[in-house]
Amino acid sequence: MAKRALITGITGQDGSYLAEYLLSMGYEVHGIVRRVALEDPEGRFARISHLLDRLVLHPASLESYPSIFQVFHKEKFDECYHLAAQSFVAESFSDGFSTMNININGTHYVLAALRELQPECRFYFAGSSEMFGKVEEVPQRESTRFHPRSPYGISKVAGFDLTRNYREAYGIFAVTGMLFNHESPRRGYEFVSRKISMGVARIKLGLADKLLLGNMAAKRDWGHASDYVRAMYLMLQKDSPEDFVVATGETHSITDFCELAFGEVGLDYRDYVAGDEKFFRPAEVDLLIGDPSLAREKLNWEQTYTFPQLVSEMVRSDVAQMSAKARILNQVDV
Ligand code: NDP
Ligand code: GDR
Repeated sequence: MAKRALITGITGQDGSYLAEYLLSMGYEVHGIVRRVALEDPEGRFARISHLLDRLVLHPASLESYPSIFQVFHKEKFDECYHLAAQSFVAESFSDGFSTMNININGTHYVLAALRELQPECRFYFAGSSEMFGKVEEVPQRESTRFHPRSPYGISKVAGFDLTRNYREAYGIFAVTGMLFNHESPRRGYEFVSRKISMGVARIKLGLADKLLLGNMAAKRDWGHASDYVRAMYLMLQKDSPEDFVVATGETHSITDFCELAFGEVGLDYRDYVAGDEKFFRPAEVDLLIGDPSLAREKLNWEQTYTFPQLVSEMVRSDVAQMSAKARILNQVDV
């Protein structure tokens, strides 16, 4: 019998790559999608549109315990990957309350329903390098103390604690992946990597003449999302539950990202990038660099993308996407 997995956050970047990966491994893949006021399937399901006929989608929201309970009541799962969250750090400063509500209570709802109805289902929680925040050790590893710097980071520490507590108190196979930044052509447009790759494409095609950014000195450990979802899967295949850092072990500044991204289309970022105060955060995470030794040793996990390959793929994809749009607009004009 095929294994059955439930993915919360299946419409997001990671959810889409994980769904693809699990389908390729022969899984029956289910996902949770929330009801929105105005349906726009083409926009909302853009990342999973090529998979829709192979997925089972359930309406549910992290804001409603009964809706989550219903999903676990209706179907039995072998594995649950809890990826859904308000995932944009900057937004968590604007509205910390809804970030906390979705990320902490939402995680608690999923764990509580799982414990009540399917305690044998394995559970993955999408933890984050933002839990390390104002880092207390370089590089950051599984034993590094947390020092979150945003409501988002705090919510992820709470999710980590909830997950560990359900493991220790109720014997559930529940683990947290402490994943460092991972990007792809499917990244949301608000995150800096996609903002830069899309900005480069627009500038190259003559649709914009500058790109406004915030703190360019911040450093991140950036990998590719398709590599990172494999680590999630591997964590749930182990004999016993354990938390892991997943990272590349390299760090680069936002300036480095810009230099490579503009260079990909033969431009110099210094001619186009300008600063804008509004993109600075009240408290910044200055430096992130993870130590993936444990994941390499115990999960046999390796990344396949280098940093330049990641940047290049994102820029080429956005240039192609924007060129196609521009061609359609030109045809309409004619
Ligand atoms: P995205 O922002 O791309 O996706 C978030 C997903 O959560 C979307 O499917 C969204 O659905 C869903 N969601 C948000 N709110 C709700 C809600 N109230 N009810 C149901 N679903 C909801 O995130 P990523 O794919 O990048 O990240 C996946 C997870 O990993 C997140 O938890 C994130 O915090 C964490 N993470 C991500 C990292 C990264 O670098 N990408 C690094 C470390 C951790 P909708 O389409 O309806 O908005
Ligand atoms: P991050 O990602 O906060 O690390 O969280 P983001 O891409 O938003 O920011 C990375 C760094 O870039 C700086 N920055 C800007 N950021 C944005 N978004 N827009 C700008 O214009 C800009 N200019 C500079 C930021 O200040 C920051 O230092 C991501 C999310 O996916 C989280 O969900 C996840 O947990 C962490 O990665 C690991």
